[in-house]
Amino acid sequence: FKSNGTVLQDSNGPSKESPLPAFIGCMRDVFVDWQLVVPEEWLSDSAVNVSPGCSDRDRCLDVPCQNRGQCVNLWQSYQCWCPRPYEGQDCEEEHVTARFGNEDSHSYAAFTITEDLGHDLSISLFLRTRRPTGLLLVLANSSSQYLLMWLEDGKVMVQLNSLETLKAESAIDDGEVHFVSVEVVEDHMALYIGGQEQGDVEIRTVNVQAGDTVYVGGLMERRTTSVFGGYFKGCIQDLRINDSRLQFFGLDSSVRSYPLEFMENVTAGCSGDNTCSRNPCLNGGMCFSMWDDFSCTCPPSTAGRRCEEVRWCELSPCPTDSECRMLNQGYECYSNATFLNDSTVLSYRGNGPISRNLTNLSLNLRTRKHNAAILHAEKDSAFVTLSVQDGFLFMELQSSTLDNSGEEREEGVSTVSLSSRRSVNDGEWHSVHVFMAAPWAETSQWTLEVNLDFLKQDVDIFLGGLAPDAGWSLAGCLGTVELGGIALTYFSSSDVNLPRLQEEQFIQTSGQPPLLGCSGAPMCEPNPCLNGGECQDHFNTYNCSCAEGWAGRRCDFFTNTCASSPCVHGNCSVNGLTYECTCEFGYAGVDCEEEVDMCENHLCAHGGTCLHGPDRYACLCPENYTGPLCKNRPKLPVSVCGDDTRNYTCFNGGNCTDRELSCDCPPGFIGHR
Ligand SMILES: *[C@@H]1O[C@H](CO)[C@@H](O)[C@H](O)[C@H]1NC(C)=O
Ligand SMILES: *[C@@H]1O[C@H](CO)[C@@H](O)[C@H](O)[C@H]1NC(C)=O
Ligand SMILES: *[C@@H]1O[C@H](CO)[C@@H](O)[C@H](O)[C@H]1NC(C)=O
Ligand SMILES: *[C@@H]1O[C@H](CO)[C@@H](O)[C@H](O)[C@H]1NC(C)=O
Ligand SMILES: *[C@@H]1O[C@H](CO)[C@@H](O)[C@H](O)[C@H]1NC(C)=O
Ligand SMILES: *[C@@H]1O[C@H](CO)[C@@H](O)[C@H](O)[C@H]1NC(C)=O
Ligand SMILES: *[C@@H]1O[C@H](CO)[C@@H](O)[C@H](O)[C@H]1NC(C)=O
Ligand SMILES: *[C@@H]1O[C@H](CO)[C@@H](O)[C@H](O)[C@H]1NC(C)=O
Ligand SMILES: *[C@@H]1O[C@H](CO)[C@@H](O)[C@H](O)[C@H]1NC(C)=O
Ligand SMILES: *[C@@H]1O[C@H](CO)[C@@H](O)[C@H](O)[C@H]1NC(C)=O
Ligand SMILES: *[C@@H]1O[C@H](CO)[C@@H](O)[C@H](O)[C@H]1NC(C)=O
Ligand SMILES: CC(=O)N[C@H]1CO[C@H](CO)[C@@H](O)[C@@H]1O
Repeated sequence: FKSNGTVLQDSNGPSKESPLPAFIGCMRDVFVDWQLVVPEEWLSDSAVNVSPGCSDRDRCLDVPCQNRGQCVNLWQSYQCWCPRPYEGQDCEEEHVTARFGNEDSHSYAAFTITEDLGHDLSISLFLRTRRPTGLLLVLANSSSQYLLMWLEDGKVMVQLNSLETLKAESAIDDGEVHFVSVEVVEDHMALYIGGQEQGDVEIRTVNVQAGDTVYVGGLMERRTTSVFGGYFKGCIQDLRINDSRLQFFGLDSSVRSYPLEFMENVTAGCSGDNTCSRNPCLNGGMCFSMWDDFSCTCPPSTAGRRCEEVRWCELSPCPTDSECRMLNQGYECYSNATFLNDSTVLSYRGNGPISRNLTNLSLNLRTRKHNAAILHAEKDSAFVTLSVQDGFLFMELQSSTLDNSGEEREEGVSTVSLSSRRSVNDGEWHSVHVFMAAPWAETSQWTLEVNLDFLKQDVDIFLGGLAPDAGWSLAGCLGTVELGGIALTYFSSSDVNLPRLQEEQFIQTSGQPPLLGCSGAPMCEPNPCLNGGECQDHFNTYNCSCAEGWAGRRCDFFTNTCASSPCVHGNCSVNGLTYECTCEFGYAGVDCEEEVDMCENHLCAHGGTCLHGPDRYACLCPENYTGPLCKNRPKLPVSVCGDDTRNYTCFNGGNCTDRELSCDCPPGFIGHR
């Protein structure tokens, strides 16, 4: 408004050059030079966007901002602060997502920077991918590619000037959308994923100038691109360098943006590949499409991301009583086998494509033999023998050596042997593992080729003996022998229900099909125990439980001479190798077998008469004698006389006479008493 004809201020608000925005609000009682400026007066002619009153309705109450936009009340209007990737007055617009590498095509785009940014810049974008590698973005001028962003192991990497490098801590190749930003300020560069700092590095300066190019998703040259993990596959949305948009589609000229120079195989939107169209699920698995990925619902007995693993053992390919084990490829059937004698020596040969190094041997063994060969093979000067010698496990290996000490590599022969510390022929199971390391190679100039590689091909490997009918045969049991982890199986291909898939095999070439399981020879048929002894089979040996009185390994040694109760009428007691009887009364003889006349030599005294009783005799005593043998006289009365102080006793019917203190003795007795 005017005073003295001077325009104080542009009626539209602040001048165009002024950085201050126009005043928004209400004023009243405005005095100029103590004079009230009457609003009506200037409202009428020169006022723009000014109205009487003070209406302050909060426009944000209408919730005009979409997509989580933050509303700022400006009284007369409102402003939306839009979260990325939304833009527009009401945040209603979303940046169009750019899809790279659709159906594995090679895609890339390039933009030109149109202003000098100098030493500081920020790059930010939304990223979605499932591929762990790929080139994301390159800033280049005519002489160098000075800033590179790519994915490695699913993690974002940034490199400046081919020197300072940052790697994100967490991987983002999970098919989710991630917000990635790089800040270069002064002499530092920092990398953020979802607002979380991933690292910070000190840098030399960078200079972003107008005319520099931004490549997105890859470079035109395939080779340079492949150095950084190849073309990017995934989606990029709302890419910005500082505040300038790098728009692939739906170019919006109302926002600051850098022009798109070219674009190849980039499509709008972010639909994933039709991953199921290539039938990725094997073995009848059902495919479900996910964004740029698939998942397989596997039929029973299969597993793995693509149902590529068959759980072979669930398909019961092995004969009953054998154990199925999964291998890297396929399965194998494990079993114990019984070796009886020379006729059960088996021979095996490698099937040709055995490529692994054979450096170990393992088996389970059960035997009672003192001397027997378990495994034997020989070829030219090389041989290996695993045996039981005097009850101890013994291994002998002879193979060629190379002398590396001189100029010439001379071939020689070296023999290694080793023996177990304890005996193994106790009829129990023993686990045997033989490992062959080659420590010689490191510690000496001699290289001993101590290994079993000569067994791979064209050599017979004998199990259970040195060779058929060569003696030293094993009597006992062996579990499935493994040579370098490859089983020497007891089952031919016709014994198993499914084909074997493993390339490396040892195949039985001769020998009868072995006796499966582990059973000893029949030790108790016929019963080796004598004299009623009971036989117990203890695997190729037996124990006899002897009847009483018998001992010895086969109960052939008699120990209890009383065991047969030889004393007919008497008690028996062992006496050395024979016995003695204590006869009951009335019996006699060595075995108390004779009945004797009881009254013969009877002991009735004083003419007592012997009377025969049921088990003893009795004496009929004559008068005046008693007792079993009539040795006693009958007790005759005793008489006592006198008083308390003087007693006198007469025995055998004698009468004492009080006055004289003497006895009148009956006939046959004399003496004072
Ligand atoms: C686009 O993708 C296809 C399929 O991968 C490819 O053959 C073609 O070369 C790509 N175009 C360009 C310009 O790289
Ligand atoms: C670009 O962004 C950086 C980091 O946010 C900032 O320091 C710099 O001032 C910006 N440059 C321009 C030209 O806006
Ligand atoms: C290219 O960029 C690098 C790094 O910012 C800078 O050192 C170099 O001078 C630039 N070259 C040209 C020709 O602009
Ligand atoms: C071999 O015998 C041992 C001992 O009886 C047993 O534990 C093992 O399961 C048997 N192995 C097979 C494959 O039957
Ligand atoms: C080996 O044992 C089997 C089974 O017990 C028997 O039939 C065969 O006669 C034996 N052979 C020899 C050579 O002892
Ligand atoms: C087998 O051993 C030789 C050396 O003796 C080694 O060079 C080679 O890599 C080994 N092969 C395998 C499959 O381990
Ligand atoms: C035996 O050798 C094979 C092949 O070299 C290896 O895969 C396996 O792990 C070895 N077994 C043991 C018990 O060391
Ligand atoms: C066989 O009997 C002997 C003597 O009674 C005993 O020492 C041995 O342990 C028994 N053997 C077995 C295998 O039971
Ligand atoms: C025989 O032994 C029994 C029991 O020990 C004993 O009672 C009896 O008197 C003995 N007989 C003879 C004749 O020794
Ligand atoms: C004499 O005999 C009577 C009856 O037997 C007895 O009580 C008394 O103590 C005896 N006197 C002496 C001195 O033994
Ligand atoms: C002892 O006295 C009794 C009874 O008085 C008499 O019968 C008996 O004959 C007398 N004995 C002697 C030896 O005198
Ligand atoms: C047979 C015999 O000697 N009998 C005598 C038993 O004792 C009485 C009394 O002392 C004698 O009178 C018997 O003569």
